[in-house]
Amino acid sequence: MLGALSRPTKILSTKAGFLPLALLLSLVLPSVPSSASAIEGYDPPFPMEEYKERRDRFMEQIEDGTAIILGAQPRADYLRFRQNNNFYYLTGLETPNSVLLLDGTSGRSTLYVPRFSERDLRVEGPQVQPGEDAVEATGLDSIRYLDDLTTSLIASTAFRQMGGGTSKIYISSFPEEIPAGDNAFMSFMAAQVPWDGAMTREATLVRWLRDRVPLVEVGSYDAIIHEMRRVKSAREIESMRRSGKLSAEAVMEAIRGTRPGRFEYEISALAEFVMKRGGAARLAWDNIVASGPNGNVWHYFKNDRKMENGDLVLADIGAEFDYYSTDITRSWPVGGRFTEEQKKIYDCVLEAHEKTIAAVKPGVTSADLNAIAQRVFEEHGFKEHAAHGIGHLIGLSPHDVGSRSAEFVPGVVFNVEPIIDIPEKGLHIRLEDSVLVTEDGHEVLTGDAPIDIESIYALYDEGSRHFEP
Ligand SMILES: [Mn+2]
Repeated sequence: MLGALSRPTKILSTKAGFLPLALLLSLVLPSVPSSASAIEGYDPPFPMEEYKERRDRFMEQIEDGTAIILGAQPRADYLRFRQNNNFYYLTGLETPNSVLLLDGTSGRSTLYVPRFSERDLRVEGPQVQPGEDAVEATGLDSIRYLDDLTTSLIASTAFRQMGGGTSKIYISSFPEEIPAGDNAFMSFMAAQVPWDGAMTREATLVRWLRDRVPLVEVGSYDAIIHEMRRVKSAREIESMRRSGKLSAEAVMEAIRGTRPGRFEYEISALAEFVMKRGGAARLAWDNIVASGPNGNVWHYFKNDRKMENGDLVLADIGAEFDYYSTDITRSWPVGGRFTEEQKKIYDCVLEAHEKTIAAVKPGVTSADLNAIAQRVFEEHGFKEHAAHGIGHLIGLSPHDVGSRSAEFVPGVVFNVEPIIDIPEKGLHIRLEDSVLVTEDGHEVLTGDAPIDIESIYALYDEGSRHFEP
């Protein structure tokens, strides 16, 4: 009951805090005719200077090469379009089927967009098309139609070779920018069905180009952009902070809403409501709400089990905000109080979680963190039931790109997730938070959600106003 009253009040007071500033700005700033950043179909979360700076930094590193960044294709399933992360990182542009050409020699960025019919634009909404307005708003050097791309590619390779220069093309070798471990898993799965291994669009492009310019040199830009994406800018951090607050609020409501006899999907729906009501564009992945033995299925998505007294339940969820994710997990008892055995495991995972996060600062590696967690598991006698890894990078992708072994620097966001998993007893406890590395330590972006047992019990006892008492 108390929680039901306190939440809306909190939201109102936050808004009230912003209102006077917005009002003030609207009074002080002269009404500028909507120019620079306002064109239909282009609505990036950050000012265009941010993207321009990224492209410049990227082009410095490809030297005299040319990078081809393929944007995502339109979706056939009527789910909301989501741009390819690398493409979005460099442009902030959501127009489907676009291609970005970055010429390291001239330092010029050229965007290629499909032609849209009047009908397309009416049905699908406005899209960026060639024109002075679009060039000015996006900060790109040139915007052309996609059917010009072929000649541009030939020009930037064959003609350059004729002139005695090199013609190196950079593409992505992990087009879905899947981190190494996951990619290995997916390759392994694909290898079991050899006729199903369609070439990636990038590989098809390389083959096409080699047929026309046999001596073209091809390299991968992945290492360059992965390192850039590993270290977040102030604006990216602000978006992740907002994501973190939503993810934390959602998990708190999930705890409040839990009672024996309710279904996992009810808890998932509650968490989704909180995240989307707060402005999340998407769930960063389908919510994982796993009770009882489902906890042992680490990526459990069915969410259709009725929760029983005596079960543990976990919610592993994340809100996507401005394309950025955070990732939080809390584990709690369905009946509101841990058994002695469950509490013993929880205390151990919590200690590993706290000691690991306490160690996050510049210069540390994920291996250092893992060693800390493993020591805790060992001291508590859970060594053989503990997960071997301690976490992952996070950002535009929930399992984000970037070196897993590199030392942390300010701006890296690492997800700490110690786990104890005992399938033979149907026990699984996972505690997870998104942690930003700062100049002098760290900031827990999802830290609004409490983690100590007394606070979990208190949240549970509040109940959710979205259910009958
Ligand atoms: Mn995670």
